[in-house]
Amino acid sequence: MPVHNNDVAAIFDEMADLLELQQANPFRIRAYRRAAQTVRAQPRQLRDQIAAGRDLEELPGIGEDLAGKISEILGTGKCQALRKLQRQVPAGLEDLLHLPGLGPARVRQLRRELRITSLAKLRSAIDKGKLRELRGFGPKIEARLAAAVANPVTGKRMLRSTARAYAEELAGYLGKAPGVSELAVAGSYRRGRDTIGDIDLLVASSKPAAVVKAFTAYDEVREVLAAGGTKASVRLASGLQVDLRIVPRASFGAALHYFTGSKAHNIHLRRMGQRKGLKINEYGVFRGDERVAGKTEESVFRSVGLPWIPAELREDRGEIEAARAGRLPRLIERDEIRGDLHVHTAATDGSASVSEMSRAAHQAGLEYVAITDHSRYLGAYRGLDAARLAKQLDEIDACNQSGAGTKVLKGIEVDILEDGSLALPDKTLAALDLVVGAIHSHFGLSRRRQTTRLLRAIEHPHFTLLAHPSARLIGERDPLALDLERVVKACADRGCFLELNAQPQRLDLDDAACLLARDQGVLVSIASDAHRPEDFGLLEFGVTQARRGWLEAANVLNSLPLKRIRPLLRRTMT
Ligand code: DGT
Ligand code: CA
Ligand code: CA
Repeated sequence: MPVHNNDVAAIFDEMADLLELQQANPFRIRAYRRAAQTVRAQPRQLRDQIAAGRDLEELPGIGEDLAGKISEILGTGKCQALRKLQRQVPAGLEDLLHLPGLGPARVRQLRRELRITSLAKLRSAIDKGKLRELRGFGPKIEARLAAAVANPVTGKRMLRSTARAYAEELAGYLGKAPGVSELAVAGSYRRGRDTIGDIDLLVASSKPAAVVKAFTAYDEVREVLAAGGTKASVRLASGLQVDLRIVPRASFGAALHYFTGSKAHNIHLRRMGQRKGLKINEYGVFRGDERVAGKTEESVFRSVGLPWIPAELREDRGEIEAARAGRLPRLIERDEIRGDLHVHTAATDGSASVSEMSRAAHQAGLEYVAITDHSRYLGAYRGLDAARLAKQLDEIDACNQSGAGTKVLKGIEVDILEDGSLALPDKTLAALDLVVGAIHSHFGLSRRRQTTRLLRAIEHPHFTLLAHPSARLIGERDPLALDLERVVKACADRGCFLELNAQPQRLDLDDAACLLARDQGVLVSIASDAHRPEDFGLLEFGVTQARRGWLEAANVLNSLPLKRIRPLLRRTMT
């Protein structure tokens, strides 16, 4: 991989940050910052310049020492001096530096005033509401940090939920740029993928040059990667790359379709067009030189005889054939979700009481929630034993009798043990409205043993619903090795259900697994796994994932009203 000027500049910036954290000599800090700017501002790649005989020391602010470091980075991709600095600074502090809105000064302040030296400590300070008490840390910064800490960047791809905050803020800003009549976020973001490589912004404007100027001047831009007359790419302080395209109004629909992708979907549609003698590209649909469609996406699809296809389906996984046959699914929508079957309280690792969660669910427009705190197991959480669960059931009765908030069902998130048995006695489980089983241990079993373990759990007479079936944590933990098809079939046979956990780092079932559930007629519970009152907002991410998996309301367990869902939940309990 050739080393780019941006990589060199990023290393110098990082060194400047680390030096500043150590309160090193200000001249030294400034020298690295200046070098980063100089390198970034170069119109040509330094490695090409060197190859053409350029002496690096001719560059402003670059002396012998920095020139040597640049050569080292270009040659090896690394810098020993950076490694040395990294060893001097605790790793946790360096993680903090990479969060949006946190520079060396703020990181120092956090350490000094709240003794925060890691992401975990920052998260706990945010949860306790301590951050907003600091001078210079308003609620806006706090909210942004809370999102970033909850949804860390995963490898090179970013969780869609994390990207959303950045994308929406930027879109709001750019919408006010000169001559903008339309604006949309396209790409994998619009298709609702769980992670995104970059953000693709599309704008219709009569003044493209002015829009590019406004875009590159956005105050979160850390680097301008490219800027031309009708397009530009930048990297934001968060590390997120944003590609911008500006098109005339008459091309907006065609461009939106093109940049929404996926590439495979685009190619398929373009081939259909070719068979009709049409040329489809980002500027429109053309017969010869004549533009026959392109102002709206509908017009593009219509030109090849298709109805509009929802963006979440555009992966060339049969959506074009389904559209042609008039068999597109009517995808589930957030307002069709009537309840939530996976919710925690402060009795285990949540933050609020039963009645607080019930009231929050009411505000989120839900008709019912199931409280499903953790069972006691391994001591990993303050899990419920039979006695504490009995106490919680009284609390739920009292909450339901008070009539305030949403109707509360009695559940448990019970651990599925290594051998497939459940962590609480049958008698205890029998008293509940539903039993949500989950794997929280022994992730590394072989495919055969993991499958057997789950099949045994599903056989249990009180088992209702399998939570986050693959147990993956995006960017952190791989999905279990599993014969998912057999697990889904077992659920179908036993009248059990599968969860689509809406936590942004889980989104588990994934889209392909949703399709499997649908094909086997297993209803899916889209669940927030809420740990705090505001977490019901996460349901939206679950709905997006379900749409990518072609699910309609008829495939979704918690689109049913309470009256109809109760008997289904108890079906396996006899
Ligand atoms: P990402 O960013 O990796 O999460 O995925 P996308 O799908 O957003 O991909 P990206 O950002 O590279 O490009 C945005 C869209 O532009 C892509 O979904 C389809 C369209 N596109 C990009 N390259 C091509 C191409 O070579 N041919 C066609 N037909 N479309 C393309
Ligand atoms: Ca993209
Ligand atoms: Ca892109």
